[in-house]
Amino acid sequence: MKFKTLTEFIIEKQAEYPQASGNLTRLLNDIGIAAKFVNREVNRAGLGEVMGYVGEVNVQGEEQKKLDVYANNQFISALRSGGECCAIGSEENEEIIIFDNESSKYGKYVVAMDPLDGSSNIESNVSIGTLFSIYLRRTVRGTAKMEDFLQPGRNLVAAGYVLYGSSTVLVYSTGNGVNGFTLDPSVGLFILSHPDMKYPETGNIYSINEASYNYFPEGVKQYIHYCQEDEPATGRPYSTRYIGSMVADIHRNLIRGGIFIYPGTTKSKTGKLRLLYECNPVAFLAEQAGGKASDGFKRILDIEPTALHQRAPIFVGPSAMVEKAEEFMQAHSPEFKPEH
Ligand code: AHM
Ligand code: MG
Repeated sequence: MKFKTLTEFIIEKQAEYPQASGNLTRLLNDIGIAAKFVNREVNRAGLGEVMGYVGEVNVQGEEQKKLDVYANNQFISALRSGGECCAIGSEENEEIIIFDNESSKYGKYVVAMDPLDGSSNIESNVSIGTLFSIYLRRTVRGTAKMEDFLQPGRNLVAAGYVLYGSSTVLVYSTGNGVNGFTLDPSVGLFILSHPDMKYPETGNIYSINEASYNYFPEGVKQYIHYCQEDEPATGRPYSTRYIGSMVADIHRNLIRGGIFIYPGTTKSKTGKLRLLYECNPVAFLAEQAGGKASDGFKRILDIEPTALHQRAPIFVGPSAMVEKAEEFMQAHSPEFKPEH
């Protein structure tokens, strides 16, 4: 049987750009390799030595689990030795990690990432993921600086996620469509399994943590009522599906057709999810898959970041669904319009 591996695919894509130097190809390949190591540990997570907390608290005040730390270290070391990336901004580290080793300090790219997203699901064998955003650095000389990371998502060179689920899937885009690769664990290769992924025109799934209903903006409350209305012609009532691991919720909604919402609330106006390494990669993939990603008022990829760990509300999915949710936000919750 003829199959295409992730490495073959990214090399083939590079050949379409004669001016490409191969740096991005190597960087994506390094991410794929690190993902395999993380996948191995995720698959052994029930076996004890990688379970439990390490007793540290990360910048968001959450307890770090051992797998979070393992994944963080794995991606940092793969990218540090790779030479294409000069710095990483990670959910697990308050400050950016600047590579000043000879091989990497001249790297053209910076990577913002959440090495293990959905970590509250680790203990219960529920899917978790990795998210990554790749930017060309802005500074031309010396070691990387924070300004290299503070770029709007529309500047992304590439972005993607790895889903450690019933199978392990790596989905990425370099701005020319979205492709997904499933890991064949028997040979340790990511194989092209989801070529040119596109959102269905619309969908009938909505994914939101409804337990926070009382804190939601009126626009979100009204949109939820809209999703629940009985109107068979438009496929309503929709179904609720919410895993609590964004990567898994996004992946399912991309395949099946559904909107994922993590809104601002009366408790936290900017919601929970981080712009640079959670919202932006997902928004980039969504647009590349023919969908939309918005904060309810504005395109996620146009938000100008001011801090590495800043948060943003997100509504992401097929364009028609996101536009409908935006209508409700704009009509009922103008006070939630972010100031940026
Ligand atoms: P994490 O980065 O600490 O794992 O948090 C991010 C996760 C997302 O994967 C998920 O969509 C969201 O948090 C779930 O949050 P909640 O439990 O508030 O619904
Ligand atoms: Mg996380």
